[in-house]
Amino acid sequence: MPRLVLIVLVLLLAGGCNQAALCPYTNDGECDDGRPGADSNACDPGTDAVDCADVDPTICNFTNDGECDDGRPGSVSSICTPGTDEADCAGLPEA
Ligand SMILES: [Ca+2]
Ligand SMILES: [Ca+2]
Repeated sequence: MPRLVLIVLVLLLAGGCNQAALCPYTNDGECDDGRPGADSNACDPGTDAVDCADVDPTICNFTNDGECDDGRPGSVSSICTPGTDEADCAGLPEA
């Protein structure tokens, strides 16, 4: 009997996970969560953030690398959109 209870518990836990929020197309180099500039809308919004960083100007791929990359005065590069690398640009004037 305890074994049956365990099986039922496992099935309940597995079924309770929110599978819909997972994107099966992450890290394939194409943005698939339907945001502006995305290659497809196969996934729920926000679930393919890694691939979508290249097409979404609100995401900076170079945060927390110790160099300010959002183009403000004193920044090392302007590869990111102004205001998207706040962690590294702290202490520098606003763009
Ligand atoms: Ca993708
Ligand atoms: Ca940075």
